[in-house]
Amino acid sequence: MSGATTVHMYGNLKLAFDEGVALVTLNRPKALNALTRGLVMELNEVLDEIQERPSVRAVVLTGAGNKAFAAGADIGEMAELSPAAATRFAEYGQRVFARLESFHVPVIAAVNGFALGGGCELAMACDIILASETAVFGQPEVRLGVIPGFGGTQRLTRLVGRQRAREITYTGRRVKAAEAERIGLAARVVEGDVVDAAKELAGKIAANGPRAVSLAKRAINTGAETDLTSAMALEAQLFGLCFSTRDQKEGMAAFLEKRPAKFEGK
Ligand code: DAK
Repeated sequence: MSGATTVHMYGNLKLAFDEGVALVTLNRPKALNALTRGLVMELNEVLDEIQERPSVRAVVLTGAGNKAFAAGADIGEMAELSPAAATRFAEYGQRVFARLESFHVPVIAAVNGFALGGGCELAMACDIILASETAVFGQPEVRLGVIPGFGGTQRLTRLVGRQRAREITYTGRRVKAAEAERIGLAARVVEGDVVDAAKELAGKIAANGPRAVSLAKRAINTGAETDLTSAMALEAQLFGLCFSTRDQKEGMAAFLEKRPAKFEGK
């Protein structure tokens, strides 16, 4: 990516726009980007801000500093929660993570160090996880006497299967980058700067028909939660929907005219 970058600072997050890509950086490096309630609320606000910009075609999410994506929910803040407050916190976090998961454009997690507990859950709510060679994943909550509360028991199981999810969750052990790639927790381990790799990937996605990418995301995510027959019916519906878009007309015309497509996202 090149061109001007606009940066917006939040209390716990940084948001930058560069051409069709929004870069969201969790920005509490001294606390290894641990997730406070305030940070999660700001993440929700950042999604509002991104949604207001139709030019954004993909999002990259990463952590500030070179040690962590996010080392989990903030243990200091969480320690004093009552059962009712813990449930509310979990429900709120789950809503924001679900919003990220179904966001209208793909979200790439660039995991540049520890992604533990809520940090691992946040990465798993993204479309694609790229891991640096130093990335370390894990759901260590049982070591603190709690269970994953932001979808970890469910998303990890769907990504790596029940047996592996059980073993990782019951032991709370760490999963290094190479293993994460092998078991399907990360899409790929990246040599060098993982944020650069994520931006490059985001750029490739951004060059495609935005409506088609968005509908493909919906088909994959919704289909993964239903039986094959219903999922195939949904795919057929969404395939048909593509033919009501200008992007489909432009994409196919560009192919036939042997020129690059100019997609509008309409
Ligand atoms: N919370 C708060 N501060 C944290 C933190 C965290 N999760 N992780 C690290 N920090 C802070 C450390 O306290 C330290 O602060 P200072 O002492 O400098 O003030 C600073 O970050 C640097 O950390 P270390 O000094 O510990 O650094 P090391 O390199 O030695 O170790 C580490 C890095 C990542 C291995 C270690 O910090 C660590 O084990 N951190 C905790 C990892 C962890 O257990 N994460 C899971 C948290 S539990 C729920 C919703 C969500 C969840 C559960 C329930 N509901 C609402 C019900 C999710 C829970 C979790 O995520």
